[in-house]
Amino acid sequence: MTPTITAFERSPDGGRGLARDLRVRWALEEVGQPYDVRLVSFAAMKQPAHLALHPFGQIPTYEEGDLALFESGAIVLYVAERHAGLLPDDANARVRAIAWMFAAVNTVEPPIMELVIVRILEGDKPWAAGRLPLVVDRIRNRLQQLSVRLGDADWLDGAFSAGDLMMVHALLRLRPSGVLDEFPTLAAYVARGEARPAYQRAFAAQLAVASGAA
Ligand SMILES: N[C@@H](CCC(=O)N[C@@H](CS)C(=O)NCC(=O)O)C(=O)O
Repeated sequence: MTPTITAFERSPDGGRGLARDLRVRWALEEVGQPYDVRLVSFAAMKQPAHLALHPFGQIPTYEEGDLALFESGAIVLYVAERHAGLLPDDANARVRAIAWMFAAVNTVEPPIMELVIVRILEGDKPWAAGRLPLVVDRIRNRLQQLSVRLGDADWLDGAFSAGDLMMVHALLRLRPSGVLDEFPTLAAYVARGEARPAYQRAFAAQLAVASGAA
């Protein structure tokens, strides 16, 4: 059965691939699972029909038969568990890859999202200028730790996994700030992720929506 995911009808990032449907598209492309996309407006995301799928009125969602899922990490994990290619066979290595998925959304992504909040949503507030360097320092701290762990490896724990997929996408949001480039090993790690054919296909698909070609 072909799953259906939701994505922004008009992504605020204009097609830079930062919206979280990109992770789901990427995972589906990595495992070779075709999918349909239902585009939703901001208004529709807050309506009962979408809230029944996603209690917080956001994208992405994933529907397959009578299964409806929300949370990009949960969706990617579901895809990774159902198909070969995104999680190792070895039980310990598998749970370590899952731990990296949690690290991406729970440890690395939160300070990155704080930067978005302080720059964009709170940019005009009196505390924004004072808070900005604190937030950037927290990000630098995390990236330093992550880059030490990555070392000169290509991926976080052996072969490319769903953990890398989630981590690369979380880090991508940092690129415009210049902070990612302060950590050349992480910048190269993200570039390796973006170079994967599955990423390229996922990126092109969401860009086609933004540019009106889809
Ligand atoms: N933790 C959620 C976050 C979902 C999320 O923040 N989605 C954004 C797009 S990337 C969204 O729908 N924003 C619109 C809104 O919150 O109204 C996930 O990983 O799926």
